[in-house]
Amino acid sequence: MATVVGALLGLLAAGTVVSLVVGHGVWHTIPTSGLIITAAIGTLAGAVTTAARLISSKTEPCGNNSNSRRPRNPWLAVVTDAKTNTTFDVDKRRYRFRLYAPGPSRWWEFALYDGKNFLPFWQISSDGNLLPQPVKLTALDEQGIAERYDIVIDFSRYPIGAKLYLVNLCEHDDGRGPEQDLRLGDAFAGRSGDPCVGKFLEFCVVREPATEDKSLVPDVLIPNPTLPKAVRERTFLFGRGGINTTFGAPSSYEKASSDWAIRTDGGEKVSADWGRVSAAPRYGTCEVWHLVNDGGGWDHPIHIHFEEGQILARNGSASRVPPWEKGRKDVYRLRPGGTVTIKMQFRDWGGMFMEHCHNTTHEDNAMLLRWELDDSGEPFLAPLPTPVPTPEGVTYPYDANDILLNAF
Ligand SMILES: [Cu+2]
Repeated sequence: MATVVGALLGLLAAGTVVSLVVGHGVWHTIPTSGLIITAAIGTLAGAVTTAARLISSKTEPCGNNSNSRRPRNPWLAVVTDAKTNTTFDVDKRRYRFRLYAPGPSRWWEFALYDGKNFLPFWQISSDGNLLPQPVKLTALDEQGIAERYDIVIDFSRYPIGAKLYLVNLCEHDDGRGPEQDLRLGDAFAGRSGDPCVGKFLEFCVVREPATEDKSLVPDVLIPNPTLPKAVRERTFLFGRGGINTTFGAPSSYEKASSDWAIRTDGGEKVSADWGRVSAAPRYGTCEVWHLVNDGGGWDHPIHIHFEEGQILARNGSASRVPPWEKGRKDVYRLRPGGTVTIKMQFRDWGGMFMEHCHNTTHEDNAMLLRWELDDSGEPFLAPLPTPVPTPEGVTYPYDANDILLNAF
């Protein structure tokens, strides 16, 4: 957490507007634009001994880019510490970096390169947790909005004077999603109409470490917990065009229909109302949720608040789940036309939670729902009254009719 908070401070210092939602064990940030990279020197098993910060942000289009394809080149540059083509001096030792894609509508794919060869590193975490095992890679998977990847680069492999580069391979034409992932040589040379493709951060290996590097990347990190048998399955479909069944309610989306919507268990495809309870699992139980992309060529990184899941299958197949998605996660890229099946246990934190697309323009155009955990055996308000902020203060309207019939 310390490194993420550090990144936020750095980002604020750089003048970027940041809003915060406190998540489970991580700080969940939604800056107006940017890619945050934090770097920490330390061991996986021990305390962080030194921290450095890199803030990489870029200019993105403002406003509603949720619907139409936008003109080419909406992104201007990748900036690290308020500079382009930033250089970061490193010791000959291992470093751990956290890569976080805050959005609002941009995917990334990072590779490590020296101008001639792909270079190896380890991915050790995804979202809020260490993976069961580290995964040795030379390029990461595409990284969707709000996903967090931690990587370890071992600079002791390279001589003093060596230069290494982080390169983005993922090309966008617009906010719809990745257009393509370029070959490394083309991306490195900047052969793309997207100026955010290419090398954006140069590491220079400049010295021996002041103290011996005793850090490790263990073969086993944190095994996943064994979850109990699921008591229920639910299906959430993410797609275009919602009807608004609560138009005019203070907690409702402000239009009679919406560009984006979620359908729960075969019901109506409705736009957001954070006063509506769409799912209410029983406290302590385990459920299987199917997150389904309704198509149209869009990708949707779905964020489920406050509870972590294990991916059981992609498109119905366990073998399609790559090693770097086998840890506990809270953001799930559906991929165009894809389905992600997850299993979650509802352990704690009774109350109201959100589930939404983290392409923030989709979220802001009604691709969001509320789920509820309020059956712990203790006295509970069921459901919790919906807080509705106004300039005069917060009110708590309650309408029992705003609970979907199959929520409980
Ligand atoms: Cu989306």
